[in-house]
Amino acid sequence: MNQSEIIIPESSLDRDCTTLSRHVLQQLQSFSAEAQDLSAIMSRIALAGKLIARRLSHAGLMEGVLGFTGESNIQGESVKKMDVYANEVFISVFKQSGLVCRLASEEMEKPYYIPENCPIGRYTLLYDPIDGSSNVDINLNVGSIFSIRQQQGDDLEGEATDLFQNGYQQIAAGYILYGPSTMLVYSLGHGVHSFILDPSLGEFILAQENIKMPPHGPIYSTNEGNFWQWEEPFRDYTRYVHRHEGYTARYSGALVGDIHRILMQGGVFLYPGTKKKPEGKLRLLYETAPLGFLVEQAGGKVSTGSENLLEFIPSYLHQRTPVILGSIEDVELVESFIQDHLKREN
Ligand code: P6P
Repeated sequence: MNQSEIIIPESSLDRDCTTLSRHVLQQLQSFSAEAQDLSAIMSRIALAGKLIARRLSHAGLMEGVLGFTGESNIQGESVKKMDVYANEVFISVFKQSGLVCRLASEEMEKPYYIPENCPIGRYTLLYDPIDGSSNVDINLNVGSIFSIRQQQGDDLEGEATDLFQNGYQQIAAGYILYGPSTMLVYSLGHGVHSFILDPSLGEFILAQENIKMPPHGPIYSTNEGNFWQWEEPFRDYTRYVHRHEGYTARYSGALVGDIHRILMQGGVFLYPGTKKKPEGKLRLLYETAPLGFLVEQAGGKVSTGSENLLEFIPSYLHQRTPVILGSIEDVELVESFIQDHLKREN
């Protein structure tokens, strides 16, 4: 067959051209300035993902990637070198963008302002630059989590208190999973869609649209090492899945990978509060609210155990909440143990 006869199926060419920025415009069905801004923001997030993926792929071969910095962050956690790098990447990709005025990160106590953007940039990026960074040194999957909110008001006091709103105020949310392939999963509130980084193109290419979770799945994902610290309902739930056929435990210690598995295969992820830390470990604004937004968009449910997590309003930037997240039937099974316990108490 000569060159002129080589037919590239339109579908495969069209698919290779369905980049993230194009998909955003398709999702919004608009070429307005706001749609273009969101498309540009997602492109910058994709660039951050590419830079972080590149660094991770050389982790064992270059200085300054593995190991700890010797510092602790606002969370009181030991900071990994990769945490610092990834945090800086998100700041750098948004400089001179005119798009994002403020960044709120797990790694920074206060919101970071990009002054040249603030006169016109009305968006705020909330992010966990590298979630599960303890996995970096053992070459297991890690992720970045992001959430985009519209600035409300003038933030004259420079504390970004307008961010303390419920999860439904998120304009976009998603994560980047650094695994065997680098995957970006996002939602603008019109379904959940995944993209895979094609290193030969340097582009995230559409992989799956409108991902839907099954109403039930066999997986329960939690750190059972905390069993002795949990309130009774969570112990009762754990005893239930131990005693009933059809359940399997999967837990990597890296939130993005654990949630991606639940999103794709169904089941439930839970990080309850403990007697010592009733609010739990995971942070609302840049971990569980963006992930909960995705899961609900995919037909699942997200709860703090006592209310819809997406309706929870934080009092401060790094607020934590307990989280139960996943397939509706599985989240409601966990909630049923909480409700039974409350009935017995009253
Ligand atoms: P534990 C990683 O440190 C992280 O923030 C999440 O990625 C993960 O789900 C959780 O903490 C693991 O916490 O207490 O089970 O080690």
